[in-house]
Amino acid sequence: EMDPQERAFQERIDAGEKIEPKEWMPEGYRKTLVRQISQHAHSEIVGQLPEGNWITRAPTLERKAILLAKVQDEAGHGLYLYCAAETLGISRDEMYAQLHSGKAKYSSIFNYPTLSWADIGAIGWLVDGAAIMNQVPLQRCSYGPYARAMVRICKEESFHQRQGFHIMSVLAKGSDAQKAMAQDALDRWWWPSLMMFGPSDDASVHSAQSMAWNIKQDSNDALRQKFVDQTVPQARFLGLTVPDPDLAWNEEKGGFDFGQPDWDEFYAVIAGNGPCNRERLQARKDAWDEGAWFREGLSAHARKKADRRMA
Ligand code: FAQ
Repeated sequence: EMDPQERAFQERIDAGEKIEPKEWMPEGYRKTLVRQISQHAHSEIVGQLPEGNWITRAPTLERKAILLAKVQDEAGHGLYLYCAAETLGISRDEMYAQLHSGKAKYSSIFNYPTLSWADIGAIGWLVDGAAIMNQVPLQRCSYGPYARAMVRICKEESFHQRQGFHIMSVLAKGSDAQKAMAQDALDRWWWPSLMMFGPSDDASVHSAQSMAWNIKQDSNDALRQKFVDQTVPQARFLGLTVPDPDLAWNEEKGGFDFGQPDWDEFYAVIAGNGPCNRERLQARKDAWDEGAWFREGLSAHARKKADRRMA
C-alpha cells in the first residue's frame, strides 16, 4: 500500500500540477531529479569542449563569432540547470565533486572527437537537434524549476540547430572535398546522436518510474523514432546519405524503420571508456584546480564585505 502522503503527491502529479522546491516530495523523486538535472548540467558544461576546440580555427570571423556565442550559451544552460538542481538541496560543490569522481554521468555524445570543421555543423544539426527533441517535452515536466529552465534553453537550442544545419548546407553545396567532409561528419555523428536518447526501452532502468512521476513524458525509443523521422528528410535535402543500411520508410507506421546503434559501444562510453572520456574529465578537473585562486579570492572578498558591514 502506498502511504497517504505519497498517494496525495501522485494525485497532484496525475492532475498535471507543478511541484515546487519547498513542497513535500518523495525521496526517490528528489534523487531522480538531482541525478537527471545535474547530469544534464554537466552535459552542457562538458559539451563546450568539443566545439571549443574549433573556436580558434573557424573558417571566417562570422563563423567564429557565432560559435563563440553558441558555446557561451551552453555555459549559461549549465548554470541554469545547476541552479535548478540546487533547489533540491544539493550544493554545486557536491555536484562538481560527483562529476570529477565519475559518480555523475554526462551525455555520451561529448566523448567523441571533433576532427573537422564539418563536425561543428554536424553537432549543431544532429546533437542540438536531438537535445531539442528530448527537451521540448521536459518543458512540461512536473518539477517547476526544471520545466521553466527548459523554456529558454529550448529557444536557444533551436538557434544552435539552425546554425549547424546552415554550416552543413554550405559544405554540402560546396566543392567535392567539402561535400565529402560533410558526409564524413554525418557518418561519424549519426550513431552517437541516436545514443543520446539512452538505452532501448526494455533496457532503460529509470523510464517507468520517471514517466509515472511525469519527469519523462516520452520513452527513449519514442523520442529516437521522432528524431530519425525528422532528420532523415533533412539529410536527403542536403544530398547526404544516412549511414544506416536498414533505413527504410514504413508506410504503415508512418515513420522510418532503422538499425540499432552499437549498444556495446554506448555502454563502454558511459562507463568512461569512450574515445575522449579521459581527456574531457581531465579538462574539467584542471579547470576546477586552476580556478581555485579565483574562488578563494571571491570568498575573501565576500568575507571582507561582511566584516565591514558588521563593523
Ligand atoms: N549518455 O534508465 P535510463 C545537451 C544513463 S543535450 C550518458 O534510460 P534516464 C545540449 C542514465 O543516466 C545532452 N548516460 O536513464 C548540448 C542511466 O545511468 P545512471 C544532455 C546515459 O535518466 C548540445 C543509465 O544510462 N541532455 O547537453 C545516456 O531515464 C550541444 C540508464 O538509462 C540531457 O541530459 C547518455 N546518452 O534517461 C550541449 C537531457 N543515456 O544515471 C552542448 C535530460 C542514458 O543511473 C553542445 N536527461 N544514460 O547512472 C534525460 O532526458 C534522461 O536522463 C536520458 C536518460 C534520456 C538521457
